[in-house]
Amino acid sequence: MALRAGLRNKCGLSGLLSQWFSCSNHGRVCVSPFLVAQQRNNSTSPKIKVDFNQSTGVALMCMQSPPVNSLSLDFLTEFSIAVEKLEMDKTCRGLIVTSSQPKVFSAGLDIMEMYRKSPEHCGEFWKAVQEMWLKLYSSNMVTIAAINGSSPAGGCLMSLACDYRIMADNPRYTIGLNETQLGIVAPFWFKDTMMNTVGHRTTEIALELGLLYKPSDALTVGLVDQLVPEDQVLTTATQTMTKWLAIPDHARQITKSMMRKPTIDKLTSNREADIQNFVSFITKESIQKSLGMYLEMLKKRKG
Ligand code: CO8
Repeated sequence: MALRAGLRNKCGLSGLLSQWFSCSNHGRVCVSPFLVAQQRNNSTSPKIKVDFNQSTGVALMCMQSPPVNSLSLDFLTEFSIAVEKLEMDKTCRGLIVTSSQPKVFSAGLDIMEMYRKSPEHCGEFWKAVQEMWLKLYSSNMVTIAAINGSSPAGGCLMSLACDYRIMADNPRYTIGLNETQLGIVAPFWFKDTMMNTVGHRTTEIALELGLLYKPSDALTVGLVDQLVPEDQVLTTATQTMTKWLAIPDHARQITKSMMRKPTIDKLTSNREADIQNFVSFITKESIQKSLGMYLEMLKKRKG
């Protein structure tokens, strides 16, 4: 019982996770809290925990990769497999994505996967980033990002790929595509995903300046849809999910596809070229230096 309470607190989800855990006799992908706690202590512990509540048809995906849920190759692979498994189960109609890390939803792409790595590794990594976005952006499920912490760059992309974003109203958190601050350029499909959400002009300013928005500013520009007190992020996501699931699936899915297909097609028809672009860009010495300086800055800021 104490363990279960501990896990709840880890997610900051005040009581709600108990409902998810209570599904363990019915759901396909439910994981015992004991198992999760054990696995967290070894290096092969899952970076994603999925609890599927068969009675509601909603899966809760909790990112649990300390310290900041950075999107490493392993993380991305696990993420995409998890989404695909849920997608294939037609009884799963909704997916809520959240974080078990305090203060952070996701720190975005794992910079170490792009720093001083071989072109082959960078290519494989980028393919996994594309896959994560494609799976989420094109999902037939209703997808809600329960953003309970900062969400820069790839973390913001992940949130933008969902249907609806609910963020904790804590001015210490930020969200945005801050790539230019690292000396790198947000790829066209990052840009398109943001533009589809907040419009051309806001995206232009945000991307050029690499803006990270406080929650209230993110709400103003439409980068997130709703702000709630931190301890209500998941309950609000669950309530919102119920509203979305009241709409007939086929009508909602066709509408979603109509809105998103052109953006998805643009990447799927240019996937290999996009990988080549990324590899040749990221392996440039000047870009590697920028990444190295940014990593140093992160460490110094910590000190
Ligand atoms: N990748 C790898 N390591 C990271 C990352 C990251 N993205 N973010 C943080 N870390 C590390 C830190 O270096 C630190 O390591 P250590 O403990 O060894 O010193 C550890 O995680 C904890 O970090 P903090 O102490 O900074 O944790 P805080 O809780 O204080 O802050 C933040 C959390 C706000 C998330 C903060 O860590 C942060 O701002 N991180 C950087 C976020 C960022 O800028 N991400 C951009 C990644 S690039 C991307 O996603 C898109 C790239 C597109 C490429 C296109 C090219 C063509």
